[in-house]
Amino acid sequence: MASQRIGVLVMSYGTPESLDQVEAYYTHIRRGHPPTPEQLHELTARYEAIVGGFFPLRENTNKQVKGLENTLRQEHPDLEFVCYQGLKHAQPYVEDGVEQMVKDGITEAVGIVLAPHYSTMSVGGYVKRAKDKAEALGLKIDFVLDYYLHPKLVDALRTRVDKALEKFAGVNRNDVRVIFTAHSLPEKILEMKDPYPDQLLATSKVIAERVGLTNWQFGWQSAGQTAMPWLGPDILDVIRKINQEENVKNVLLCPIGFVSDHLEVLYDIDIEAQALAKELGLHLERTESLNTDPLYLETLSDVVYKKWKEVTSLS
Ligand code: FEC
Repeated sequence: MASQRIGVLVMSYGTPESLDQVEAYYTHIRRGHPPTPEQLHELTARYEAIVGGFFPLRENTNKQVKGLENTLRQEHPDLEFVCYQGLKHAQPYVEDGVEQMVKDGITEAVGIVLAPHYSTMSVGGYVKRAKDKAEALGLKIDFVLDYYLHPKLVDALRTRVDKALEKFAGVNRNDVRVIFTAHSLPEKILEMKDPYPDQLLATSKVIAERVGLTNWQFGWQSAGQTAMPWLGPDILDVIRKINQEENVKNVLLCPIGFVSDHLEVLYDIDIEAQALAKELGLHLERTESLNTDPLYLETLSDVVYKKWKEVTSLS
C-alpha cells in the first residue's frame, strides 16, 4: 500500500496552444515586452510551418510528465510520487505547479527540469521561481540541477546517433560529420563561469566515445536576435564552413540540449538547416528526439528518487 505522497515538480519551457496565443507567449518570453509586429509575424510563420493544428511541445510535455509518474510508481511501489507540471512561459506556470501541490496537501517535493544541462540562465531560472514560490507557501522542495552524464541518457542518445548514421547508405561512418547542438545563450554566461558549455561538451564527448566517432564537433543553434552577442559558432555557419573549406557532404545533427520535438528542432533544424543543406547539395540528417523513450523516463525517475533520498536522509 502506498504510504507517502511525494510531489515532483516537472518543469518545461511551455508553448502556445493555438496561433492566437503566440503574442502572449512571446511577450512572456520577453519579460512583459510585447514583440514588434514584424517579430510576431516571423514567429507565427515559424509555428505555422511546423504545427499543422497542434503544438507538439504541449503534447510531448504531457506525455513525458505522465511517463515519469508511471515510471516512478512502478519502480517505487511503496511510495506515491505525484507529478505536477510547471512551465516557464505558459500555463500552468512554475508558480502554479507549486501552488497546486500545496493545495493538494503535498509537504515534500523534488523539482526537475526537462533539460539535462545546467545554466544559470536556463535551469537556474526555473529553480529560482519554484524556490521563491515554495518558500512563500512553506513547501519543502529540493532540485535536480542536471543529469547530462546519466548512463541511461547517454545510452538513449548513443543509440540514436548509431541509428541515424545508418541513413547515410554507402557512406563511410567517419565521412559523416556529427554535430552535437544545443540552444545558444548570451555570451555573458561565460563571465559567470556558467557550467553549460562544459556540460554540453562532456555529453558530446561521451557519446562520441561510445559510438566510436572520430569526425564530430559541437555547434550552437537557435540564438536570439538581440543586440548582445550569443555563443557561437551557429550551426548554419558551421555547415557552410565545413562544406566550403573541408568539402563535407554528409552531416548528422544531434540536438543533445533538447529532449522533445518542438519549434527549435522541427523548424530550426528540420526546415531551416535542411534548406541550407539542400542549397549546398549536402545530405543532412537529425537524430530522433528523446520524447518518451523509456531510457529517458528512467533517467528522470532515477535522479528524482536519488534527490528525494538525499533530502530525506538530511532531515
Ligand atoms: O515549441 C515551442 O513552442 C517552444 C520551443 C522552445 C524551446 C526553447 C528552449 C530553450 N530556450 C532557451 C533560451 C532562450 C533565450 C531566449 C529564448 C527565446 C525563445 C523564443 C522562442 C523560444 N525561445 Fe527559448 N525555446 C523555445 C522557443 N529562448 C519562440 C522567442 C523568439 C526567438 O528568439 O526565437 C531569448 C529571450 C529574450 O529575448 O530575452 C535566452 C534555452 C532553452 C533550452 C532549455 C529549456 O528547455 O529550458 C536555454 C524548447
